[in-house]
Amino acid sequence: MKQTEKMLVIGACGQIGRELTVALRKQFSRHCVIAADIQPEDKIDLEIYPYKQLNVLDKEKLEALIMEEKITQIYHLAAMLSANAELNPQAAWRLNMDSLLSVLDLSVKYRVKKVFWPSSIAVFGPDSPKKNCPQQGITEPATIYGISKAAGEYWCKYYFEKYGLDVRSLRYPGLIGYTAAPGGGTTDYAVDIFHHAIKGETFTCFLKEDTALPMMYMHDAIRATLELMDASGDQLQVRTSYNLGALSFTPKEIYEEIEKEVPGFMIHYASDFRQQIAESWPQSVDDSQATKDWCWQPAYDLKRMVSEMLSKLSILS
Ligand code: VAH
Repeated sequence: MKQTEKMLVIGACGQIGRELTVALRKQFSRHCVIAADIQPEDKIDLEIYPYKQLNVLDKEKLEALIMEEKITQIYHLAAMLSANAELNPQAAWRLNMDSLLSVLDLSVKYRVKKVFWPSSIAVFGPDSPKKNCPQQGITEPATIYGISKAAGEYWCKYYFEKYGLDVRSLRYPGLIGYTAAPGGGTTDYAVDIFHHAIKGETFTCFLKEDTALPMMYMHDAIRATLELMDASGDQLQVRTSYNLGALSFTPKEIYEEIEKEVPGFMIHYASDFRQQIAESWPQSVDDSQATKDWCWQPAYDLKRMVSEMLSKLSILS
């Protein structure tokens, strides 16, 4: 009898994890998708159930969960993002790397069919092409977060080649969604700005007004993830991580788009250490390999994203 799919989403309370859990439960069914995160059960909302509290660095507990629930797919989203990682480099390396190695190792041991792990455009560095950075662009990251993602990509490729583990990955740009608060990323100004606009507060931006970065609406990122995971394995030429693109904009450009719908909204610029992180990244990426291998196409432009973010946050506030 065909075993039903049983998915484990690690980091399910995070910016990507929350929306990916909901999307997977729509595609499969609620009881097939177990949400796991370090948050205690009494701190999470009902939408996330069925839920297991899990510290992904507790390999024994992770192993017991994979074994007992007969997990067939793992989406490993737990990580420390770029800005927080610069402030806690050792803890970031441990969380981002040790957790991935545990997931890869246990996925081989328990014959997990597919694994998803998020990389980031942060794998690129100051010497990478700034515009339309290619799939094979130089990956010499200047941040701990970027170093952990670049190293993780090679571990994923190693486990695919040596053990045949079907692990797949996307180099997400900055992601903008309305269900989770900003989580310590350099691109998270582009999430926080909406919360200030909705509340009628002046927004202080920690990047300079002309700092262009690759960005994407969360709905596009979730769809890309599901489409990559649904693709036939033999279509995939990339087993490190696929460049994934949609938008590229500056703080000034997103502010001006928001101000069209929120007249009088004000912004103030006060760059900090995150400016240097942002300047080490490309301004846009070439994702033609993703389009070629699994027909990737974004659906949201800046105008459509701003309009949807403002309407969703207005309803939630
Ligand atoms: C960060 N949101 O800012 C993440 C992202 C491209 C950056 O990976 O750290």
